[in-house]
Amino acid sequence: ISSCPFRPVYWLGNDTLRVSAALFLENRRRLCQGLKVKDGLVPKSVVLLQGGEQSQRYCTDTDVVFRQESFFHWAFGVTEADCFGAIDVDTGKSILFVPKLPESYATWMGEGQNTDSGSICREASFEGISGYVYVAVICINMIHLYFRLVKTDMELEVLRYTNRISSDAHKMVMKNVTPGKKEYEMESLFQHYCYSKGGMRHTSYTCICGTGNNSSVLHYGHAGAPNNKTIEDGDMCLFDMGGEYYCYSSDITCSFPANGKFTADQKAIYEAVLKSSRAVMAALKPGVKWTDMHRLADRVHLEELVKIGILHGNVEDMLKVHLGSVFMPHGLGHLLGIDVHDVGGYPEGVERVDEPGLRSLRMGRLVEERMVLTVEPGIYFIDHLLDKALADPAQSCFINNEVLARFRGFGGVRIEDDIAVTANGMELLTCVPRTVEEIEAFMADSGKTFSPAASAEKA
Ligand SMILES: [Mn+2]
Repeated sequence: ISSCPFRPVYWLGNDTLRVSAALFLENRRRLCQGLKVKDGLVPKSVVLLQGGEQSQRYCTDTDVVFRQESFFHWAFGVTEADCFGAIDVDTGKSILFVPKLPESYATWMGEGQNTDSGSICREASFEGISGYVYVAVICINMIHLYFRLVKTDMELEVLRYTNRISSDAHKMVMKNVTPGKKEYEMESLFQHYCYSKGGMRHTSYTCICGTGNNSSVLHYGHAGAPNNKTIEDGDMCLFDMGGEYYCYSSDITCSFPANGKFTADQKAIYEAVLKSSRAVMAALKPGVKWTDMHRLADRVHLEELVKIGILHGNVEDMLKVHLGSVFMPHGLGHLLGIDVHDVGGYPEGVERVDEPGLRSLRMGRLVEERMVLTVEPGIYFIDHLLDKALADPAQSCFINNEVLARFRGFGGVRIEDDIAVTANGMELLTCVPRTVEEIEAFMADSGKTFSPAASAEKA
């Protein structure tokens, strides 16, 4: 593969992105370079990786739509199931083994735990593999903890593409939302746009199409709540959807009123979240702590909730009792790449901060150039969290319950963008209407297109 003269590309025709196989050659080259300087590497080492296996629906012979295993994809970019790949560390030469494999080949579960999901990834195995196990373990760790964390130029190009198509799909959905339609119609429209225009067979995760009070259910859309409510006049919509191209993800949330016009309360909450989002983006650069970015978003939310009248008192004192996590119980954002919650957020020695909100953060390390992250602050009115806060004198003393009562059933607002960290700041990859004025103008005029010029660049 490494010496192939034909410059193969992955391409689905029409206007879809051409991704050169050189992207994966570069990834394997980086891996070999990293392994060569590693202490204890035995000469003539070979890295052997096992690709994803085709599975069936329960006991039937119906195939589940295949999606490649992420480490294997990172190294080989192969879309077919049941492959093995080998890389000679000294020469960088790669060999791909395609099915059918002899039955004597067996697999076993090895090290290389996903620091985000806690799940174990698989290492390849065959008779006589014992001498190769050491290199396999350090190899998985290196891909895991470093190489998938920082993106190459070629990877960034694919992530820009997934964001462009998914942003356009969100805009198409916004144009089509009207009270009376079902939430799942919006999910279906998004998927249709991503696949038909962008060649994206998969979404990066289950679509979340929450309207009304459902917009405060953080992972709405699962099998128990499958986006099946009728959208009503006056609802806020919170649509969290991202398409995936050639295994590279996107993760975007748009929040807007179903009828296209914000009420005063909806505008106030929306603009509070937009303010924290843009404050984080203005502060983001290599070297900052992701936990500090989360705290910054909490602080802006609390300041704005005081202005709205839901809270009263000193914001510093509110931070001490973690009042921010009552309104934003999830983390500010996470790494993004081949997986939507990409690997490498907690290397050895970096511990989760055990505080409300912060303990949900999927990344604890310092921000580095070429990381791709989501910035996704939100304010939600979740009854059981509000009731718990009201029952706690340390928190209830800051809450104006009369004003808060008006927001019960409001749901929530989340604004989620994908960004790439640059040498001295960040690049915004997502391009959708974001200010109240942009959203209202965009939804009011069915013929109007949204120009990215005003919002894509960091101020
Ligand atoms: Mn996300």
